[in-house]
Order: sequence, then structure tokens, then C-alpha cells
Amino acid sequence: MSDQYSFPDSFLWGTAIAAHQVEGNNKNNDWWRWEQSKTPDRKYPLEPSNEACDFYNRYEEDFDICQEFNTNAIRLSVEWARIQPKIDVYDQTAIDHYKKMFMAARERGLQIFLTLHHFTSPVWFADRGGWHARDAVAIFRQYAQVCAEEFSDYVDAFITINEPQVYALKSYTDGTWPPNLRNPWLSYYVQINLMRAHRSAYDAIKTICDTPVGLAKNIVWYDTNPFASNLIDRAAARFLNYLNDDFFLLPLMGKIDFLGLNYYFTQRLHYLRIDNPNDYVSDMGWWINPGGLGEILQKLKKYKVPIYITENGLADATDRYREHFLRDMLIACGQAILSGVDLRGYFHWSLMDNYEWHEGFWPRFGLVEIDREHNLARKPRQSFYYYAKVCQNNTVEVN
Ligand code: IFM
Repeated sequence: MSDQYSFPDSFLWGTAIAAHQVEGNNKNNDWWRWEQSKTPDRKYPLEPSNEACDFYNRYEEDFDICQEFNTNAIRLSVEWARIQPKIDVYDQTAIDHYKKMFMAARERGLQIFLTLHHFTSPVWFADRGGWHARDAVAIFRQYAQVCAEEFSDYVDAFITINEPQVYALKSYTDGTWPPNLRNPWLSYYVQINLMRAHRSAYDAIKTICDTPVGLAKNIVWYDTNPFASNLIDRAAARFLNYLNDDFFLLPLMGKIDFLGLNYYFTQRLHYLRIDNPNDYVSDMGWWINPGGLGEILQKLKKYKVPIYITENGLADATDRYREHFLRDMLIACGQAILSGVDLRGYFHWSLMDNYEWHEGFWPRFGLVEIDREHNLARKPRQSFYYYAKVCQNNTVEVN
């Protein structure tokens, strides 16, 4: 093993955020409506997003931090409900606001990876049947085309949809997220629709510009306990890994210029139950296993498309693991590059503490702490200084 890993000169060192989780006051989408509904017999969400981090107004301050900490890229999303508040209305004021935001990022040397759909949809879209409506794909295609027309001069890459499978499972299988349905068949149908939506949006964007288009795919790595593995667990892990990546990705090949990988954790199976070690876990109980990232990157090599890690991070309120986490994950990245994986960038989730969906604000994913008691003050955590050094040196040291 080498004692340091150097990254290609063009490597992107970034952070990631998403509109509804940071902007605040996204009042016209399905999440907001549900959060604010205070339905008494619903367990979730723990709290509403309200002003979130007020990123919609404070983006310059946040991009200043990105620059100060040597990052050269940011992944963010636009809020569909702001851009298209009604089916037949595009809001030029909101579009211009985003343009100003993108300019501010570029002026600070940040390349922009722009996500078009990150879990939330306009209320009018939800009311027509959301992602299981017949014309959902056509509607999304039109929105993607408008985004390409308006934003292609400002952004470096488009990500059509964030974590389609997670969305389908949360919203349509376990019903935790709006539209809170529990129907596995519908969930499967929505997954197919999201694949179709990606393909269609890809074509629409390409009629406007040459900007690379990809999608962000969450992949959990399924593994077995090396000391107690049995045939059934090995077969189950293989099958789950197939469902997680190849099943979804194979139909997208040819309509993808790069693959965005969101990796958080590994699940170890023992007699078909999850049996993870508990030595290295985040505040959310997710087992941190950099080896899983290495395995996934090797597996994705066969698709022969550039890969960006579009999310990777942990909830860690006291910042006790984040530096180790970063080092371990980045070593896995360095090793993957050495072995021929075409990995071109890393976006840490997240730039700042934000609204973690049905969990509310307690999980702290940020390189920057948001002090909710003091006017949402931004306070970079110690681990951000470590990441800044890596970004500056383009190298991660092993030790
Ligand atoms: O906060 C989320 C993000 O919106 C999508 N990927 C996983 C993150 C952490 O749970």
C-alpha cells in the first residue's frame, strides 16, 4: 500500500446540498405541504423544514466558505416548484435568481453539478398523480428542457434525478415520504417511470446543449461476514447488489454521460438478517465501511463511463469520526483510480447541516455546523480543515 494517493489534476473536490434541505420556505412542493400538515396520527416527519438553512438568501456566504476551504465544485439542485409553480407557468424571477446563484458559485471557482429532481415535486404535479401518473415522464421532460435552455450556460453537468430507487421505496413501499403509499407494485412502476424520465430528459437536454448528463444513484453494498458466511447469504448479497445497481443501470446505458454514485454504508448479512459490526457507526447507526465503496467502484468499472461520487458522508454531530471517515473513503477512491476506475470527482455530503427529511434537523451531516440557536450561524467543523488540505494538495496521506 502506498503512503499517499495523488489524484489527477482535473479531479473535482466538492460538497453537495439539495434545495429543499437547505433553501428554506419551499412552500409550493409536496414535502412542504406534508410537513406543515400536522396530521395527528402520522409519526413523521419529526419537524418541518421552515427556513432550513436560508441558503436561498445566504448562498454567497456559503460559496465564500467553499472557496476558503479550497473546494472547486459544488453539487446543488434547483427546486422544480419554484421554477414551474403551475403546470403552464415558468417563473422567470425564480429562474433569474438561480442564475445569479450559479454566477456567484462560478465567480468563486466552483464547477456546478446541477440536480433537477431531488425528492420534491411541485404540488400541482403531485396532485395529478405524481410519479405514477401516465404523463409524468412527458412533464418532467419538458421541465428538464427548460432547465437546459435556461441554465446550460452556467452549469458544468446536469444530474436528472437523485436516488430514484430510494425515492420509490420511501414514498411508495414503506410510505414514510409523500405520497405516503404502501404499494410495492406501484413502487416498482415508479422506479420504471423514473428510469424512463431520465432517458427522456437526457434526450431533451441534448437537443439544447452538449453539457454532460448523468444521474445520482444510491448504492448500498451488501456483504457477508467473512468468518461466518454461508451459501444463502452469499446468494442473497449477490442478488441484492444486482437489484441495487445492474437492474437499474443497465437500461440506462447509452443515455448516461457519467454515473453519480451516492455511497453511505454497507449491510452485512448473516442468516438473512442484517448483522453489522458496531465499532464504526454514524449517529444514524449506519455502519461505515470504506471497503464497500471500493467494491462498488470496481463493480461499476464495467459500464465504462466516468464516475463521480456525488454523495458520501455521515451524520456526526460531534465531528469525532468525520476526518477518519474522509481519509478512509478517499483512500478507497485513490486505490480505485490506481486500479483503473475512471473516477473524476468527490462531493462530500454535506456542505452544511441540513434538513434530513423525515428525521428533521437532528442528523448533522455538515462540514459546516449550522447553529440553529443563533441565527443559523455557519461554523466550519474541524474536519473541514482536513478536507481543505486534501483539496489543496490533491493528495490524501495514509496514516
Ligand atoms: O440527505 C440525504 C440526501 O438528500 C440524499 N442522499 C442521502 C442523504 C443522507 O441521508
